Amino acid sequence: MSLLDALARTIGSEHVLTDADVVRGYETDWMGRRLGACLAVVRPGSSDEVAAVLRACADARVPVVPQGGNTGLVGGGVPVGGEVVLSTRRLTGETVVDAEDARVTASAGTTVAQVQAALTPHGLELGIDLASRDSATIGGLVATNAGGLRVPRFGHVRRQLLGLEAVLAEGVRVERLSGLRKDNSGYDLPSLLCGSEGTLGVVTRACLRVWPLASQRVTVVLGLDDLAACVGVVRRLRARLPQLECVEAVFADGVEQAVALGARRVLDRRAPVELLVEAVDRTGRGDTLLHDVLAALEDTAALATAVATDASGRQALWERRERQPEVVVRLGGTALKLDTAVRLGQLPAYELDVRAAVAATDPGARLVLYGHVGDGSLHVNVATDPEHAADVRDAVFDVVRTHGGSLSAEHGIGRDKRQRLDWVRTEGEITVMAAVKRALDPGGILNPQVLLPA
Ligand code: S2G
Ligand code: ZN
Repeated sequence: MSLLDALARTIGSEHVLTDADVVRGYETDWMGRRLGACLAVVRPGSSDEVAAVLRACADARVPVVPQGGNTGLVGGGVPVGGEVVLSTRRLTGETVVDAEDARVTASAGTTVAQVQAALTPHGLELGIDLASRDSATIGGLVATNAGGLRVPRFGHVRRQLLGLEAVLAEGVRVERLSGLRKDNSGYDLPSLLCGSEGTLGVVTRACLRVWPLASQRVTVVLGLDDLAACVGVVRRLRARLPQLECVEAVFADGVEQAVALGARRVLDRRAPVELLVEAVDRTGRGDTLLHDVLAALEDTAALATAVATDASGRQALWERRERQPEVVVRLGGTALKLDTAVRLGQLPAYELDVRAAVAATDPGARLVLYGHVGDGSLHVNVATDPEHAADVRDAVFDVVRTHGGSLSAEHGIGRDKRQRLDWVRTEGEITVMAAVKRALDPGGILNPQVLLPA
């Protein structure tokens, strides 16, 4: 019996997709890149079916590419040729909200927005929010250890993960969904699988911490002279404002590009950098939040400031930041999205080194810098051309390496950065990662060309 027949017998032929037009969407990533054709797309409806699919593929020695919402940006969720794409979108079992223990358990194929909708009636909220919330799935969030906009307060997904259920390469199921706050019984398998980018197992359910809904939000945009001034504000806010949740920077050229796309200006004068700060009260006693934010920002050398507490006012403050991901794509040519991080204090020197390295490598490149400076991370997006793209990427990664930074603040390594992993991880670390990979996926069928160097 062929693999496709075995898969059809396992999950139903209607969930084994081979039509070229149908599978093309699964083969094409968020950036519109298509790296190759898959053998088929399969859509199991339960963790038992996931296990059966993996056993069949392991027996047939056919690689598997697990895929959630397909919002990845590093080529980790799409095929390159001949794989079975295992879509988790049908894994949409019950979302269980446990208000007393402040946790939610959801199936892998449930989107971030759907989980949030289940939490809101309980007065609860996820500590993760990101632009792709309507498409990104819980399974993908865990598999990539996603970051997003609220990392300064709540951290990455891994810091909010209380447990998970996953199926490993040969159909072995791992389940730690007790959601216990304290459980020191052996290796922490959820933490190991979180961020493994589909190379160690397929996440089928996850249990995440949740937080009280915001009762008051205060958003401020500061016009500042440079990134050093932004770092000064971040330091001050970290020390004085425990309700701080978001700190995002957009540089002047990115502001102008966003305004050209329709975003509103909010400052009465242009500034080299706009720093957006958002503080959130979740106690219900937020009547002093505006005062606390303004007190924490007093005598900040801002060139201009805009403040909002109402939803529409805050939306206007966010618009220039929210449009940044599309700016580099609209500049045309080859769009590089390099998602980097360095220690907070190194950001100003890092920015100058990145600008110099890109200009030296491709004088015609357009650089769009923005992002989560509250976490020391900057999105280094570059519009370049095909012949310069690899050199520009390596020039930026070399600056990251020089600053002891990370090639992936939040998007993962995927295919795009696997051959540069040893620029930022030691030989010993990579040796141990490879040993774990061999132990959990001895047949090497799970995303074989992702994360680990060839
Ligand atoms: C952000 C979104 C992905 C992108 O805006 O924070 O992580 O397109 C990014 O860069
Ligand atoms: Zn980001």
